[in-house]
Amino acid sequence: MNAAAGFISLEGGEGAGKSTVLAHIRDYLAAAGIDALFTREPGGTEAGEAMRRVLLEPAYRGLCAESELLLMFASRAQLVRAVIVPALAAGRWVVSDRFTDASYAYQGGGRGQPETRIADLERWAADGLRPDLTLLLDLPVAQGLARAGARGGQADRIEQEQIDFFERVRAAYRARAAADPARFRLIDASRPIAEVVMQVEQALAQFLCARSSP
Ligand code: Z5A
Repeated sequence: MNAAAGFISLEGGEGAGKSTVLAHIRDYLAAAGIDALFTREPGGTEAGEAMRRVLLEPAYRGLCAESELLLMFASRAQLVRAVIVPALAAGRWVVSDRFTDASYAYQGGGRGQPETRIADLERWAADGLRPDLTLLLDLPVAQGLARAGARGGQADRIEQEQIDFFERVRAAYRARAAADPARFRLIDASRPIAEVVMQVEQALAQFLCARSSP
């Protein structure tokens, strides 16, 4: 595969199936001869993983929206400079489990942080870096919450939010996808996993094809 290295992000609300789909993306890219670097947000660096623990710790339920937004971008600033940009510069593909669209959806849509503030942070903290392809796993909130609930385990600080929060997150994600159809592929994640994987593979095939054409 001689396609120029690309940056792919995977997004979605609660119980959308990102973890399940990521394993298939890994296999698909490997079969295409692409040795991609996989990372995640918040986290992906030693310092970023420490910030993730703070962000998701249920005991910090009093964390204000501004602190939450800044911590998301502090983690991102580190990841961009220490991991993503060096990898892309070395010609390596990068796949990130969430990126800045999650801040527009959760901190913007969910918490009501102004879009202009997030855009400013995106410019300087994330160095304006955007994925080339964003796969958005979309499904009704109630269905996603039911899946996440059935998975069990303790809900983290953000997972403990109410349904209207997740409805705003979903609406913000969908609005971003509608505003940038060249970058986003909307995946119907309400379908059985085999169908979801098929949609993802089709999107990857189109992307790789476009990337390798002269
Ligand atoms: N966050 C933020 O607020 N702002 C930001 O800028 C960033 C992140 C970057 C952690 O993210 C939190 O950070 C997240 C957003 C916030 N908060 N919340 N809520 P995360 O991505 O690490 O955590 P997560 O969203 O909770 O993802 P997850 O735990 O990895 O869930 P998932 O990957 O979407 O789901 P899953 O584990 O693959 O699937 C859930 C269950 O459903 C599981 O039992 C599967 O077997 C099942 N499943 C999956 N697909 C299907 C289908 N198609 N049919 C039936 N069952 C299915």
